[in-house]
Amino acid sequence: MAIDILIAGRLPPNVLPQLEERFRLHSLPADATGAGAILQKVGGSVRGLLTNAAQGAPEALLAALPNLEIISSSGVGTDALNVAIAESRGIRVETTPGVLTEDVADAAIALMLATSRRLMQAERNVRAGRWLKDLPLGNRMTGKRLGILGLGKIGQAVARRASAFDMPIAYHQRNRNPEVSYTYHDSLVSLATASDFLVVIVPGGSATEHMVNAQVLDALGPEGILVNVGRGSTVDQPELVRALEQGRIRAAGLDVLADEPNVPEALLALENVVLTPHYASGTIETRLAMGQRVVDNLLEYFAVEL
Ligand code: A2R
Repeated sequence: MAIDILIAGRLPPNVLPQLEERFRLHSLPADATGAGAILQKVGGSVRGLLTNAAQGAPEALLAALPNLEIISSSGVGTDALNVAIAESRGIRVETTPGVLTEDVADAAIALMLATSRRLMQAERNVRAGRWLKDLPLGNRMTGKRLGILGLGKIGQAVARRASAFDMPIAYHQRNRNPEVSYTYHDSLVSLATASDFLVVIVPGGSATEHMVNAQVLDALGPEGILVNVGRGSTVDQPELVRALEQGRIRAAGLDVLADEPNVPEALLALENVVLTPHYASGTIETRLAMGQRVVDNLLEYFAVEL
């Protein structure tokens, strides 16, 4: 019997042809009326949900899929997947860990360089025909102190790259990692105090919400640079805007925001901010690998029936 799979949101390009061969696919329209109609029609027969970390698995959607067995999500974050509800219903949740590690780490380094060396501001100058006019000097990155909030797979990949820039490396997370020699701080304020760059790469969700608050930003200080490639929810965004406006920190490189895709006007107005659209894993290589993992997770789960 055909296995019904619901596809919510955009997926990597290699996914569809592979799935069409084995499953009966249904797309969830973006508009509420269209979505309601599809769910009314096939909600009861859907056994697999294909989604991504941004689109997630909203509670109302899960409620409309009473026979759901597996959520296969593209991305690492589970903060939008309602894991507690899924677990209580015995729904398996699969993501794509590991495949995006190197690209996200590359993006963190790119944001560190872009902010400290004022690369985007310099580029805007050239395009506006202003060359060096009113362009302040940047700051060196090599040799500066790097603090990493979340020394997981991606955090360690950032640390490996930063070592090549002769940066002393320290980190904060809930547990000290006995396998690394980097300096551990048991408080984030202490880490921020000891850092010139603070890279944020912890999961989102309530446990990390607004961890980077005014106190942490002030500990980072007027020469400090914040880079966030984790989740926007981890940073208290209004406090960050104030700290940037008041020069309480030097700059910020942000791939993620609190309420994507909405960008506060105040951030857009600041020269000392580099913004990218949740794009840190956005390479062809990684997106294809994420797509393959999403497919494989479904194929493995339904293997005996296929
Ligand atoms: O706290 P620990 O010792 O479990 O370390 C984890 C750390 N972490 C936290 N640190 C401080 N406070 C928390 N409440 C907290 N929760 C987790 O984040 C661990 O070292 C790190 C996560 O590492 P991985 O699980 O290896 O994740 P990966 O692949 O590095 O990706 C991190 C995040 C994803 O969850 C997405 O939100 C984003 O990057 O793409």
